[in-house]
Amino acid sequence: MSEKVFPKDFMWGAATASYQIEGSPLVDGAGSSIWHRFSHTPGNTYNGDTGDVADDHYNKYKEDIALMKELGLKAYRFSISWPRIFPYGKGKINEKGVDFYNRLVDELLKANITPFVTLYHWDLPAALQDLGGWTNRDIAYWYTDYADYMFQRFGDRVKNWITLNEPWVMAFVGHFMGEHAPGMKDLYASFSAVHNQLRAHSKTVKTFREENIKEGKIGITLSNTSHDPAADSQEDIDAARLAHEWSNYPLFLNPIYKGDYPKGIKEHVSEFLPHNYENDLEEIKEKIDFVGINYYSGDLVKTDTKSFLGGKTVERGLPKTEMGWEIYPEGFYKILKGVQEEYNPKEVYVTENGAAFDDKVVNQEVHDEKRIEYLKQHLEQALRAIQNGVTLKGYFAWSLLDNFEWAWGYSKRFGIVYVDYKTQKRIIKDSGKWYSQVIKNNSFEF
Ligand code: LGS
Repeated sequence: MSEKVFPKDFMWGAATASYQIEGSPLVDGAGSSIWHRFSHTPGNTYNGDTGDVADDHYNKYKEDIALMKELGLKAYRFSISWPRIFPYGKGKINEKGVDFYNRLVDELLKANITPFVTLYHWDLPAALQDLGGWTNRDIAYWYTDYADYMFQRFGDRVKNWITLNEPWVMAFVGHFMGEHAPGMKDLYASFSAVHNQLRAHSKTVKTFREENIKEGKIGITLSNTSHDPAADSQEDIDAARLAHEWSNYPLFLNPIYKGDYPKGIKEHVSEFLPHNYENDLEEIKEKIDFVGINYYSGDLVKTDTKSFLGGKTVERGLPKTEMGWEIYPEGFYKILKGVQEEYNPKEVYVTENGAAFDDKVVNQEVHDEKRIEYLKQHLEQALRAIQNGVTLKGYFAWSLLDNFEWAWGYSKRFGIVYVDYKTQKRIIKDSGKWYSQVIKNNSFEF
């Protein structure tokens, strides 16, 4: 056992997303989102679950901020629901939607908690989907107008901004696998969603600079799975590298930092990239202030010529979470170290890390030892990354609260705080109590 001590001023936080926790999706003039439509369409989510009530955070935000304060969080990452602000995605503004986030931000600041705002965590206004959503090139303008309005309304108090959450998941799970909204299965649409998200992102970063927000910083949050070769053969190494370039930070950071898609993508799947995509690359190469890394799991890759991108997953017998995802803390280190080596971002934040387990309430307590173990193992790797030159400035646990886990509905719990969906009662899990000590001491024993 030794004490794992984090740098002074390390930003300890927890994260959530609007559609997953807020509930009340259509109240006070809000417009419908693609997740509202998707979850209300039979067959799309576990048990037909929807975000209609979720954690009722829309009404309980004060209580939830009191919980954050009790936990000692220094920062809170949440997302703004675009259709609460622009019910039709553009044009008419819904002042009551702005009011909600004004109240939320003010309450956070009163509690001394730094807000990190994600502008887009998958709940696209449904009206924009009717115009083609992320496959329509105009979305870069619709999104930038929305984002700019948010900078104008909240920029006096919110200094840390994240343009997009996990654009890979939006593009491929939503447009190719059909498991997320908008539920499409079209690989060409996926790549156009990738490209248009990059265009929307960079136009927004440019606008952010023009707004000149005092001490403002802006970045993007990317999903990552550690893809490692099954054998030391060139074929497996290539397959793992390609999986990495496609589904991890390179797909987005290569254009942002180096002005082009990764080599492997261009070599193997260029036919899917939108026509004349090259013309946009100059504009996409726009400097950002930090990279947000989400990490949960690893994946051992073997060559497989029959599959898309030539790789398949092989079992390696590691323990798994309730999602069936491998627990592979070493991969967390590899991703953090990799992003620094490949793109050298000024700052890195872990914007999500956490795990689902089968939590049980016993006498008003939740003894989630497995989650504590998961967090310890991953924080140990985060510290190792810092000690090896990664400019990691903060860590956000996913999630503050149990919530609507997309296609899995309410069947999977990621919170460090338990939510009883019948009564909306919150119980701080043992992992929450443990995390709160980590924050207080800026260290933990392991
Ligand atoms: O709730 C979501 C969490 C849960 O796990 C959150 O809204 C998303 O931003 C994020 O995608 N989340 C998440 N991702 C883990 C994906 C791991 C996939 C590993 C597959 C291995 C076979």
